[in-house]
Amino acid sequence: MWKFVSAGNSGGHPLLRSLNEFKGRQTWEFNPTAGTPEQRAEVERLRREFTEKKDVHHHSADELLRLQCADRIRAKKHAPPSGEIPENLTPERVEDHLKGAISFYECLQQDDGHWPGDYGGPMFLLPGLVIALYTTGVLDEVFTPAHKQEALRYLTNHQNPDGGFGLHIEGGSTMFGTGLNYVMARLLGMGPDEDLTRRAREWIHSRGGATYITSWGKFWLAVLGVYDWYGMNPLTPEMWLLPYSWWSGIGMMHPGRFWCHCRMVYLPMSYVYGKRGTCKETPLTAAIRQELYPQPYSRIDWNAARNQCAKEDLYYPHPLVQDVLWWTLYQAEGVLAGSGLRERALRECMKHIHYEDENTRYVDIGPVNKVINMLACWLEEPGGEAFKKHLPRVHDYLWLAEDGLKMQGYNGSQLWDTAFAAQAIAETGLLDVSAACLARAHAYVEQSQVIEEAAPPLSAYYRHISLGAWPFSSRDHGWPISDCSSEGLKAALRLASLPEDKVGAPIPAERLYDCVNVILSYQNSDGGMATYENTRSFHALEILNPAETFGDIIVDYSYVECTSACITALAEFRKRYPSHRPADISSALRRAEAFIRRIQRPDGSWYGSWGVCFTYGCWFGLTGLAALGHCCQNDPAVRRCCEFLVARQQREGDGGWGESYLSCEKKVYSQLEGGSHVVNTAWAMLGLMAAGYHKVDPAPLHAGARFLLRAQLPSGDWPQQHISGVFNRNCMITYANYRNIFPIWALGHYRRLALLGEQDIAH
Ligand code: LAN
Repeated sequence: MWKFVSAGNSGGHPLLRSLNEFKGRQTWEFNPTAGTPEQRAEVERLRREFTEKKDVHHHSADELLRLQCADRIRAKKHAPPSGEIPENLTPERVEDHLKGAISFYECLQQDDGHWPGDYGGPMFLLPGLVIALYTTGVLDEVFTPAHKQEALRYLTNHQNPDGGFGLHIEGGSTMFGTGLNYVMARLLGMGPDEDLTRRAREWIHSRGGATYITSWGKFWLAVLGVYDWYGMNPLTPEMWLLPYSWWSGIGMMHPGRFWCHCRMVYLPMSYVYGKRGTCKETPLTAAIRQELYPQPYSRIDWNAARNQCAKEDLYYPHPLVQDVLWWTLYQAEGVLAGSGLRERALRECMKHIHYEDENTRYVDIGPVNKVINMLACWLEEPGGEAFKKHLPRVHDYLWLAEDGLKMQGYNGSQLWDTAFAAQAIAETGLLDVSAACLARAHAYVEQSQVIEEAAPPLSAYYRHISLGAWPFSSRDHGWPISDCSSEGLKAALRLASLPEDKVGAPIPAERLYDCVNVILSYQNSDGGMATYENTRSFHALEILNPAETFGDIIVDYSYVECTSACITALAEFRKRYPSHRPADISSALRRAEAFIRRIQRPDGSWYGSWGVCFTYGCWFGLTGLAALGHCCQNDPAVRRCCEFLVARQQREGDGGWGESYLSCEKKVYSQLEGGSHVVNTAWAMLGLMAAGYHKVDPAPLHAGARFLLRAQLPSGDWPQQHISGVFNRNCMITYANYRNIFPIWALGHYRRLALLGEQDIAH
């Protein structure tokens, strides 16, 4: 049976290194002898149930994780009240539901204080890993037969009825998803004429064949040797040798100015491209090569293939300048390939790759660069230590659920979830049922703060400062993020306001000062905050985005979420430490507020870039302004946003809010079909309450709260509904903990503000 392992887990691997004894590390291990017959039968039942509903409900619900906590869940002290939800809610009734919710959620918390959870969703990640493992000859070492079986289960569960695969679990079929997952099925041992592969191949052929895959797909196919490198637009590694400084003009295009996720993906990609790192041909790759295209492989026009892309994949079509640029670089390859300059460029790339690996303890910033860095290390030195150090960290990215084995979008969302959960649970004020849980969360927040910089010199590696920041996942990952730092700081401040004997000692002030320093450093000239770094280039550079499926990947822009999180954190901090950098903080707050106001849309809403979608953006927009004293009674901008939200509530229906992921792609509010969503409802309620709307008209909040209570399961959990996270406009990502965190937060806030009439701590 599979077992989830966390906290202090090095797997006994001698090359694995950690800064804090692997706090937050989450991996799944397979042990054929573990588990009772009843437990195994239960696992099979959960898998069957998922598969039966797979075409209606694409999202798994972390049932296997819950199963592992079954003993604790059975022993928990509180359950929510059963029976009809009354028309008029009382504080006592909501309190009973909250106690049930917290008692349940506490059962999922790990000893190190974090909440684990599925961070899957994208469908293009696992195939890249499998191709890299196959190419480097370690597929069978890293993937046991049990891994392969579960990866194939995942594929079977997420194949669309038309035979194709989406970019993410809820999306329609794309060539990127279908081409890569087809290849993965074959590498994992599926024959070409099984139901899954036959239908997927038909889908591929019906769209003209795999030459129509996106550029990232072309890259992976070329690595495997089933697509010609001549069919790729160049990933010229020499771009790393460009001058960085802006006055050179060309310096504005230096990759060091790109959004770190983009730069860190194209870095190893250009190394592998420059080396034309390709898998040694095997009978299997020779067969796949013939299967992917309707025409014979030898007759493919590779020059034409460079710019082919299936219409299903095209979110950001190439503008003409790109065609000209890639054509020029394509010609230049004749001179550059094999030149001394290429050698230098490749050495430069490797220098940055090793730096990234070492400074993230081989976790790396994300799932894509993790795998390509690993491949690059192998290409540089096949038996080398760097490659060996990469292997155990592969497991940090794998997650198992009832739908199978998947690769996650990060090594988890541990700090992010824990910081939110701590704030949510603290907000309920129910310390008698939550003290131990908050104390553990406090320890995780304390343990995950970045307390030293990445290796010097930061500027030579284009790194922003990190000292005092919080990462999104774990200390070992360690990349600093503006809003994760802010949520970490807010959690720390909130916990510090509770009795030390109950929730543990506060984080020392000096460490909070360091965090404030990082937050202040994130402010851009437009007043807003971006994600990991400052905005280093112009929006116009987006014209160079070669990734057809993703929008806005070249530049790290200011976002409402990041800016608002920084505002609320600084505002809270200022209340507790009024004499620390008061002038810097006031001026930062003023400029950040102006930014948020400027990007509010004419209809009053904010577009959310990292969650689905307008309800998420509005929650941030409203809490940001509320922290500075603006509410719907005194501010027309706040009022407009409240009206936007209230107009989208399903008042005639179930009383909640439900937003479809299509909002993200289309940038227009799209109602979810089939009922409201607990997470959207909670965000909308939190936004409205921050704005003081319950004092103007509490009815929408009563209706929203009743929806949340009705949706709660007898265990105290909430059901997993549609996917809640997004990146780059078009790709969705799972936040498995949101279904617990946000209903608790919204109901806790609702009980205090709307039912007990307490004042919001923000005012
Ligand atoms: C994340 C996850 C966290 C997220 C928040 C902190 C929630 C957000 O407020 C800021 C942006 C950030 C840090 C974020 C950015 C994009 C990420 C890293 C991801 C959604 C997780 C996976 C995604 C990454 C880009 C996936 C790999 C794909 C590429 C296109 C490189």
